[in-house]
Amino acid sequence: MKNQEIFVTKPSLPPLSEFLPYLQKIWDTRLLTNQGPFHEQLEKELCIYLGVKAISLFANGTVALVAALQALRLTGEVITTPFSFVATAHSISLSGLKPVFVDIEPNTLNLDPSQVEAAITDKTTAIMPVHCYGHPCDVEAIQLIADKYGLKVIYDAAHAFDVECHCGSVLTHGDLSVLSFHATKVFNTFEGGAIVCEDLEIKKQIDQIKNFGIVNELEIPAVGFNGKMSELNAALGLLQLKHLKNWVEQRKTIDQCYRAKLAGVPGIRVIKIAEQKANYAYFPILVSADYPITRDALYKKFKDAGIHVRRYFYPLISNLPPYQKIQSAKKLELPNANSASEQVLCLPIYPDLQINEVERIVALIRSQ
Ligand code: T4K
Repeated sequence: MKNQEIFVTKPSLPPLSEFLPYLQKIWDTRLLTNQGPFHEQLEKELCIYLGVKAISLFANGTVALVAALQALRLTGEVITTPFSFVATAHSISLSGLKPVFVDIEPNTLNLDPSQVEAAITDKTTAIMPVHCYGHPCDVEAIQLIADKYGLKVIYDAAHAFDVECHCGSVLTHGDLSVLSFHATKVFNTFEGGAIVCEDLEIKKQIDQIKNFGIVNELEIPAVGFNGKMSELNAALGLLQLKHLKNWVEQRKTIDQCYRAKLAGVPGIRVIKIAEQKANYAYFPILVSADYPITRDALYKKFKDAGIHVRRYFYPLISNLPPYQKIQSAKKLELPNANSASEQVLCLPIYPDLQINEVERIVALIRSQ
């Protein structure tokens, strides 16, 4: 029998029959968008699920990042990591701000706090770190620097749904945290995103920004845009929440299986899970020079075998045309990020992935 193709992820969906009552309600009420009942219910349920004070839902994570930058009224330069999905730097550029890249820490692949201070200028107003692959940043070290220089901190927490660090939800750190609910994420609403905040006054402003700046029929005091989540997406989220704990457990089993079976393979490094509560969103490995073939040769072998692993994050953001001319984008300044980008492969991980498929993936790695 021919082997099935395997993708880096496959979104989990509850049985369609469970979604029909939600659809029926939308059809009955004709409430399709603009902070409808499912939208309001999902905001409340997510606050409880994630243990956070306030959440504002968005149409996707990228517009949520842009709204977060706008809500904090930032100007000038924002320090960030080049080792991320392009949306991180794009959100800064789209907001008329300048991204300043700082290298990552080689063990966690997150922004290296010890290098942040050297990048601060009189134009710096914020830091935007990323909890890469859902592994928490060194939130305390980052906050110390932010406090010392009076900077805001917006976490790109697109990968960090329901991740906890030493003191509870990682999403409560910094001024704001931004989630993505894209189809490829642990919790998805097909497309979607959110800003998490601890300050109800800021939530009010964020809610206005995502609704054209509207306060009421007569008052539109500030510029805003359309970043709203529809009722259909919110209903999908409510249904997903009912199944999520099981799905994360299934991801955990796959993560543990990979870790056990890849132990001791020369030239393959698995990123440690440091957090108290992980979400097993990604399974990155680093293919070093000690491995018999290059990362890209291994990538091709996977492709030829119908296994679609991904090089998240290659090319590195700082090497892309919109950013490569920025002073801080120089390769020499970012050795760890450039090296990780040349070595990383994200292996398939999703609840439906079968253990025999994990074995097939590991066997291919071990057989080179
Ligand atoms: N910040 C960070 C750190 C992020 O990683 C992201 C998004 C953002 C911000 C922005 O959040 P959003 O605005 O997207 O909410 C994907 C996603 O499009 C993107 O959301 C994600 N990060 C990024 C890491 O990955 P692609 O181009 O790799 O996706 P794609 O279409 O190749 O999908 C990967 C695999 O998933 C496919 O091979 C098959 C499978 N798949 C995908 C989709 C969309 C399905 O089975 N069904 C599907 O519907 O970017």
